[in-house]
Amino acid sequence: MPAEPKPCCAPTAGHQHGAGPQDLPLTTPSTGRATAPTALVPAGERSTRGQVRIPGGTFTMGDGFDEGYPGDGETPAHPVTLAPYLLDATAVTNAAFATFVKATGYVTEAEELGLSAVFHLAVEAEPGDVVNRAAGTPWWLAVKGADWRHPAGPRSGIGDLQNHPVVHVSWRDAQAYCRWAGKRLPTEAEWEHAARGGLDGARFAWGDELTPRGRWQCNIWQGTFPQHNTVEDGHLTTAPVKSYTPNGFGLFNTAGNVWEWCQDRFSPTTYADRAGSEVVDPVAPGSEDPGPRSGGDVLRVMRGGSYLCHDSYCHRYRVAARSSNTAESASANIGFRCANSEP
Ligand SMILES: [Ca+2]
Ligand SMILES: [Ca+2]
Ligand SMILES: [Cu+2]
Repeated sequence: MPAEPKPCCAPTAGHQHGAGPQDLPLTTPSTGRATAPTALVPAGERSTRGQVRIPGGTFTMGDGFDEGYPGDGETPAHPVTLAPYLLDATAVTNAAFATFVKATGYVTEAEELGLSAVFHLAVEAEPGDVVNRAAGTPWWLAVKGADWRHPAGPRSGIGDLQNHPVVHVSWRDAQAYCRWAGKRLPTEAEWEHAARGGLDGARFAWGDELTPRGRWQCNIWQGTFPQHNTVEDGHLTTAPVKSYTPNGFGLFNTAGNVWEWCQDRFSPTTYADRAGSEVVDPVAPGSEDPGPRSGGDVLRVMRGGSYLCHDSYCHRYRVAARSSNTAESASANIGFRCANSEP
Protein backbone atom coordinates (compact mmCIF):
# COMPACT_ATOMS: atom_id res chain seq x y z
CA MET A 1 0.00 0.00 0.00
CA PRO A 2 1.46 3.34 -0.98
CA ALA A 3 2.34 5.62 1.91
CA GLU A 4 1.62 8.73 -0.09
CA PRO A 5 -1.80 9.33 -1.57
CA LYS A 6 -1.87 7.88 -5.03
CA PRO A 7 -3.75 9.40 -7.91
CA CYS A 8 -5.95 6.37 -7.65
CA CYS A 9 -7.78 5.14 -10.61
CA ALA A 10 -8.61 8.36 -12.42
CA PRO A 11 -6.14 10.22 -14.62
CA THR A 12 -6.01 13.97 -14.81
CA ALA A 13 -6.78 14.94 -18.35
CA GLY A 14 -5.88 18.59 -18.26
CA HIS A 15 -3.28 19.92 -20.62
CA GLN A 16 -2.08 22.76 -18.44
CA HIS A 17 -0.70 20.55 -15.70
CA GLY A 18 2.82 19.57 -14.96
CA ALA A 19 3.99 16.02 -15.16
CA GLY A 20 2.69 14.24 -12.12
CA PRO A 21 2.11 10.53 -11.88
CA GLN A 22 -1.60 11.10 -12.46
CA ASP A 23 -1.21 13.34 -15.45
CA LEU A 24 -2.16 11.80 -18.70
CA PRO A 25 -1.22 14.28 -21.42
CA LEU A 26 -4.40 14.34 -23.41
CA THR A 27 -3.54 17.00 -25.90
CA THR A 28 -1.24 16.61 -28.82
CA PRO A 29 0.73 19.61 -30.09
CA SER A 30 -1.21 19.63 -33.33
CA THR A 31 -4.75 19.45 -31.98
CA GLY A 32 -5.29 21.55 -28.89
CA ARG A 33 -8.66 22.32 -27.42
CA ALA A 34 -11.42 23.63 -29.62
CA THR A 35 -13.79 26.42 -28.69
CA ALA A 36 -17.10 25.47 -27.16
CA PRO A 37 -20.04 27.25 -28.79
CA THR A 38 -22.53 24.87 -27.20
CA ALA A 39 -21.21 25.00 -23.66
CA LEU A 40 -24.00 27.22 -22.34
CA VAL A 41 -27.21 25.21 -22.29
CA PRO A 42 -30.63 26.58 -21.40
CA ALA A 43 -31.65 26.18 -17.76
CA GLY A 44 -34.42 23.63 -17.27
CA GLU A 45 -37.26 23.81 -14.79
CA ARG A 46 -36.52 22.24 -11.43
CA SER A 47 -37.06 18.50 -11.60
CA THR A 48 -36.95 15.80 -8.94
CA ARG A 49 -37.36 12.93 -11.38
CA GLY A 50 -35.51 9.84 -10.22
CA GLN A 51 -34.58 11.47 -6.94
CA VAL A 52 -34.86 10.17 -3.40
CA ARG A 53 -35.53 12.41 -0.41
CA ILE A 54 -32.59 12.27 1.95
CA PRO A 55 -33.48 13.16 5.54
CA GLY A 56 -31.60 15.98 7.16
CA GLY A 57 -29.87 15.75 10.50
CA THR A 58 -26.41 15.41 11.92
CA PHE A 59 -23.98 12.73 10.82
CA THR A 60 -20.29 12.04 11.33
CA MET A 61 -18.38 13.04 8.21
CA GLY A 62 -14.94 11.59 7.58
CA ASP A 63 -12.90 8.52 8.40
CA GLY A 64 -13.28 7.28 11.98
CA PHE A 65 -10.94 4.31 11.36
CA ASP A 66 -7.90 6.35 10.35
CA GLU A 67 -7.33 4.17 7.32
CA GLY A 68 -7.42 6.72 4.51
CA TYR A 69 -4.44 8.03 2.55
CA PRO A 70 -3.06 10.91 4.63
CA GLY A 71 -3.00 13.37 1.74
CA ASP A 72 -6.68 12.83 0.97
CA GLY A 73 -7.80 14.65 4.11
CA GLU A 74 -10.44 12.21 5.32
CA THR A 75 -9.83 13.22 8.92
CA PRO A 76 -10.71 14.52 11.43
CA ALA A 77 -14.13 12.88 11.48
CA HIS A 78 -16.51 15.61 12.61
CA PRO A 79 -20.24 16.28 13.02
CA VAL A 80 -22.00 17.87 10.07
CA THR A 81 -25.63 18.97 10.01
CA LEU A 82 -27.63 19.02 6.79
CA ALA A 83 -31.11 20.16 5.81
CA PRO A 84 -33.15 17.54 3.95
CA TYR A 85 -32.40 17.35 0.23
CA LEU A 86 -32.93 15.18 -2.82
CA LEU A 87 -30.47 12.97 -4.65
CA ASP A 88 -30.70 10.84 -7.79
CA ALA A 89 -31.07 7.18 -6.84
CA THR A 90 -28.53 6.30 -9.51
CA ALA A 91 -25.74 7.82 -11.50
CA VAL A 92 -26.82 9.60 -14.69
CA THR A 93 -27.16 6.97 -17.41
CA ASN A 94 -26.09 6.99 -21.03
CA ALA A 95 -29.78 7.08 -21.98
CA ALA A 96 -30.40 10.20 -19.87
CA PHE A 97 -27.28 11.91 -21.16
CA ALA A 98 -28.32 11.13 -24.74
CA THR A 99 -31.65 12.85 -24.09
CA PHE A 100 -29.77 15.90 -22.84
CA VAL A 101 -27.47 15.98 -25.86
CA LYS A 102 -30.38 15.51 -28.26
CA ALA A 103 -32.22 18.44 -26.67
CA THR A 104 -29.28 20.83 -26.47
CA GLY A 105 -26.66 19.78 -29.00
CA TYR A 106 -24.16 19.85 -26.15
CA VAL A 107 -20.62 18.76 -26.98
CA THR A 108 -18.58 17.31 -24.12
CA GLU A 109 -15.02 18.34 -23.36
CA ALA A 110 -13.70 14.91 -24.37
CA GLU A 111 -15.43 15.28 -27.73
CA GLU A 112 -13.90 18.72 -28.23
CA LEU A 113 -10.51 17.38 -27.33
CA GLY A 114 -10.96 14.34 -29.56
CA LEU A 115 -9.61 11.90 -27.03
CA SER A 116 -10.06 10.58 -23.52
CA ALA A 117 -8.64 8.06 -21.09
CA VAL A 118 -9.54 4.37 -21.34
CA PHE A 119 -8.36 1.51 -19.14
CA HIS A 120 -5.83 -0.64 -21.05
CA LEU A 121 -7.73 -3.93 -20.80
CA ALA A 122 -10.92 -2.35 -22.13
CA VAL A 123 -9.71 -0.44 -25.20
CA GLU A 124 -11.65 -0.98 -28.41
CA ALA A 125 -9.67 1.02 -30.95
CA GLU A 126 -7.19 0.69 -33.77
CA PRO A 127 -3.60 0.71 -32.51
CA GLY A 128 -3.08 4.08 -34.18
CA ASP A 129 -5.83 5.62 -32.06
CA VAL A 130 -3.91 4.94 -28.86
CA VAL A 131 -1.81 8.06 -28.67
CA ASN A 132 -0.44 8.17 -25.17
CA ARG A 133 0.12 6.28 -21.97
CA ALA A 134 0.13 7.92 -18.53
CA ALA A 135 3.63 7.85 -17.09
CA GLY A 136 2.88 6.86 -13.49
CA THR A 137 -0.35 5.04 -14.29
CA PRO A 138 0.43 3.09 -17.49
CA TRP A 139 -2.94 1.31 -17.41
CA TRP A 140 -4.52 4.54 -18.62
CA LEU A 141 -4.33 5.07 -22.34
CA ALA A 142 -5.26 8.24 -24.20
CA VAL A 143 -7.51 7.02 -26.97
CA LYS A 144 -8.58 9.14 -29.93
CA GLY A 145 -12.32 9.07 -30.37
CA ALA A 146 -13.04 7.88 -26.84
CA ASP A 147 -15.99 9.84 -25.50
CA TRP A 148 -19.35 9.22 -23.83
CA ARG A 149 -20.78 7.59 -26.96
CA HIS A 150 -17.63 5.47 -27.39
CA PRO A 151 -16.60 4.66 -23.84
CA ALA A 152 -13.88 2.17 -24.80
CA GLY A 153 -12.76 3.94 -27.97
CA PRO A 154 -14.01 4.41 -31.55
CA ARG A 155 -14.88 0.75 -32.02
CA SER A 156 -17.15 0.71 -28.98
CA GLY A 157 -20.64 2.09 -28.52
CA ILE A 158 -23.39 2.52 -25.94
CA GLY A 159 -26.06 0.48 -27.72
CA ASP A 160 -25.92 -2.16 -25.00
CA LEU A 161 -25.04 0.31 -22.26
CA GLN A 162 -28.15 2.51 -22.09
CA ASN A 163 -28.58 1.83 -18.38
CA HIS A 164 -24.88 2.16 -17.57
CA PRO A 165 -23.50 5.35 -16.07
CA VAL A 166 -22.38 7.96 -18.58
CA VAL A 167 -18.59 8.37 -18.50
CA HIS A 168 -16.00 10.62 -20.14
CA VAL A 169 -17.86 13.58 -18.66
CA SER A 170 -15.95 16.40 -16.99
CA TRP A 171 -17.16 18.38 -13.98
CA ARG A 172 -18.07 21.14 -16.39
CA ASP A 173 -20.04 18.70 -18.56
CA ALA A 174 -21.85 17.62 -15.39
CA GLN A 175 -22.70 21.24 -14.61
CA ALA A 176 -24.21 21.66 -18.07
CA TYR A 177 -26.33 18.54 -17.66
CA CYS A 178 -27.53 19.63 -14.22
CA ARG A 179 -28.49 23.06 -15.53
CA TRP A 180 -30.54 21.57 -18.33
CA ALA A 181 -32.10 18.92 -16.05
CA GLY A 182 -33.23 21.42 -13.41
CA LYS A 183 -30.94 19.84 -10.87
CA ARG A 184 -27.52 20.49 -9.32
CA LEU A 185 -24.51 18.51 -8.20
CA PRO A 186 -24.52 17.37 -4.57
CA THR A 187 -22.13 18.99 -2.15
CA GLU A 188 -19.47 16.65 -0.82
CA ALA A 189 -21.21 16.57 2.57
CA GLU A 190 -24.54 15.71 0.96
CA TRP A 191 -22.86 12.98 -1.05
CA GLU A 192 -21.24 11.34 1.98
CA HIS A 193 -24.31 11.61 4.19
CA ALA A 194 -26.44 10.06 1.46
CA ALA A 195 -23.91 7.33 0.67
CA ARG A 196 -23.85 6.30 4.33
CA GLY A 197 -27.54 5.47 4.06
CA GLY A 198 -28.07 6.07 7.77
CA LEU A 199 -25.19 3.84 8.93
CA ASP A 200 -23.32 6.51 10.87
CA GLY A 201 -19.63 5.76 11.22
CA ALA A 202 -19.60 2.59 9.09
CA ARG A 203 -16.70 1.77 6.78
CA PHE A 204 -18.85 1.03 3.74
CA ALA A 205 -22.28 2.07 2.53
CA TRP A 206 -23.62 -1.31 3.74
CA GLY A 207 -21.63 -1.88 6.94
CA ASP A 208 -18.08 -2.59 8.04
CA GLU A 209 -17.38 -5.77 6.07
CA LEU A 210 -16.44 -5.64 2.37
CA THR A 211 -18.21 -8.85 1.33
CA PRO A 212 -20.78 -9.83 3.94
CA ARG A 213 -21.62 -13.56 3.61
CA GLY A 214 -19.14 -13.64 0.75
CA ARG A 215 -21.25 -11.43 -1.49
CA TRP A 216 -19.98 -8.44 -3.43
CA GLN A 217 -21.89 -5.26 -2.72
CA CYS A 218 -20.21 -3.05 -5.30
CA ASN A 219 -18.31 -3.06 -8.58
CA ILE A 220 -14.59 -2.73 -7.89
CA TRP A 221 -11.53 -4.78 -8.92
CA GLN A 222 -10.81 -8.38 -7.96
CA GLY A 223 -7.56 -10.11 -8.83
CA THR A 224 -4.16 -8.58 -9.50
CA PHE A 225 -4.31 -4.91 -10.39
CA PRO A 226 -3.88 -3.82 -13.14
CA GLN A 227 -3.28 -6.95 -15.20
CA HIS A 228 -5.75 -9.63 -14.16
CA ASN A 229 -9.33 -9.04 -13.09
CA THR A 230 -11.20 -12.14 -11.96
CA VAL A 231 -14.47 -10.21 -12.31
CA GLU A 232 -15.99 -11.90 -9.25
CA ASP A 233 -18.40 -9.01 -8.91
CA GLY A 234 -19.55 -9.48 -12.50
CA HIS A 235 -18.00 -6.45 -14.20
CA LEU A 236 -14.64 -5.48 -15.69
CA THR A 237 -15.70 -1.89 -16.39
CA THR A 238 -19.07 -0.25 -15.70
CA ALA A 239 -22.10 -2.05 -14.33
CA PRO A 240 -25.72 -1.01 -14.92
CA VAL A 241 -26.63 1.80 -12.52
CA LYS A 242 -29.07 -0.35 -10.53
CA SER A 243 -26.65 -3.17 -9.84
CA TYR A 244 -26.26 -4.55 -6.31
CA THR A 245 -28.41 -3.85 -3.29
CA PRO A 246 -29.25 -0.17 -2.73
CA ASN A 247 -28.19 1.42 0.54
CA GLY A 248 -30.41 2.42 3.43
CA PHE A 249 -31.65 5.49 1.57
CA GLY A 250 -32.38 3.56 -1.63
CA LEU A 251 -29.27 4.78 -3.49
CA PHE A 252 -27.44 2.48 -5.89
CA ASN A 253 -23.71 2.08 -6.51
CA THR A 254 -22.40 4.89 -4.35
CA ALA A 255 -19.37 2.64 -3.87
CA GLY A 256 -17.40 1.55 -6.91
CA ASN A 257 -18.62 1.57 -10.50
CA VAL A 258 -17.82 5.20 -11.39
CA TRP A 259 -16.42 8.16 -9.52
CA GLU A 260 -19.02 10.81 -8.95
CA TRP A 261 -18.39 14.53 -9.23
CA CYS A 262 -19.41 16.76 -6.33
CA GLN A 263 -19.88 20.52 -6.36
CA ASP A 264 -17.05 21.31 -3.94
CA ARG A 265 -13.60 22.51 -4.69
CA PHE A 266 -11.18 19.93 -3.31
CA SER A 267 -8.72 20.66 -0.55
CA PRO A 268 -6.97 18.10 1.67
CA THR A 269 -7.50 20.49 4.60
CA THR A 270 -11.26 20.94 4.18
CA TYR A 271 -12.06 19.00 7.36
CA ALA A 272 -9.15 20.36 9.39
CA ASP A 273 -10.19 23.90 8.47
CA ARG A 274 -13.61 23.27 10.01
CA ALA A 275 -12.21 22.34 13.43
CA GLY A 276 -14.04 23.99 16.31
CA SER A 277 -16.88 25.44 14.27
CA GLU A 278 -20.43 24.25 13.92
CA VAL A 279 -20.75 22.80 10.43
CA VAL A 280 -24.14 23.26 8.78
CA ASP A 281 -24.75 22.57 5.07
CA PRO A 282 -21.08 23.07 4.28
CA VAL A 283 -19.59 23.65 0.89
CA ALA A 284 -15.92 24.46 0.37
CA PRO A 285 -15.10 28.14 -0.26
CA GLY A 286 -15.04 29.10 -3.92
CA SER A 287 -17.11 26.13 -5.08
CA GLU A 288 -19.46 28.05 -7.35
CA ASP A 289 -19.50 27.16 -11.01
CA PRO A 290 -17.44 29.89 -12.71
CA GLY A 291 -19.36 29.34 -15.94
CA PRO A 292 -18.99 27.26 -19.09
CA ARG A 293 -15.42 26.34 -19.95
CA SER A 294 -13.99 28.36 -17.07
CA GLY A 295 -11.95 27.13 -14.13
CA GLY A 296 -10.80 24.01 -15.92
CA ASP A 297 -7.76 23.59 -13.71
CA VAL A 298 -9.70 23.85 -10.42
CA LEU A 299 -9.67 20.64 -8.42
CA ARG A 300 -13.15 19.33 -7.75
CA VAL A 301 -14.17 16.57 -5.37
CA MET A 302 -14.94 13.10 -6.66
CA ARG A 303 -16.42 10.47 -4.37
CA GLY A 304 -17.21 6.77 -4.23
CA GLY A 305 -14.41 5.07 -6.13
CA SER A 306 -14.72 3.16 -9.37
CA TYR A 307 -14.50 -0.26 -11.00
CA LEU A 308 -10.72 0.08 -10.85
CA CYS A 309 -10.41 0.42 -7.08
CA HIS A 310 -8.62 -2.43 -5.33
CA ASP A 311 -7.32 -2.82 -1.82
CA SER A 312 -3.78 -3.33 -3.12
CA TYR A 313 -3.71 0.03 -4.83
CA CYS A 314 -6.61 2.31 -4.02
CA HIS A 315 -9.16 1.56 -1.31
CA ARG A 316 -11.28 4.59 -2.03
CA TYR A 317 -14.50 2.57 -2.19
CA ARG A 318 -14.79 3.23 1.57
CA VAL A 319 -17.60 5.67 2.19
CA ALA A 320 -15.30 8.28 3.80
CA ALA A 321 -12.82 8.22 0.93
CA ARG A 322 -12.13 11.42 -0.99
CA SER A 323 -10.50 12.09 -4.31
CA SER A 324 -10.36 14.89 -6.82
CA ASN A 325 -9.70 15.81 -10.38
CA THR A 326 -9.60 19.00 -12.38
CA ALA A 327 -12.92 20.34 -13.64
CA GLU A 328 -11.96 19.71 -17.27
CA SER A 329 -10.86 16.10 -16.76
CA ALA A 330 -12.78 13.14 -18.04
CA SER A 331 -12.11 9.43 -18.16
CA ALA A 332 -13.81 6.09 -18.60
CA ASN A 333 -14.51 5.77 -14.87
CA ILE A 334 -15.88 9.20 -13.95
CA GLY A 335 -19.60 10.01 -13.92
CA PHE A 336 -22.01 11.83 -11.64
CA ARG A 337 -25.45 11.96 -10.11
CA CYS A 338 -27.59 15.02 -9.43
CA ALA A 339 -29.10 16.53 -6.31
CA ASN A 340 -31.70 19.16 -5.54
CA SER A 341 -32.58 21.32 -2.58
CA GLU A 342 -36.01 21.08 -1.06
CA PRO A 343 -38.18 23.95 -2.24
CA1 LIG B 1 -15.58 -5.27 -11.08
CA1 LIG C 1 -19.82 5.32 -7.48
CU1 LIG D 1 -9.76 3.91 -6.67
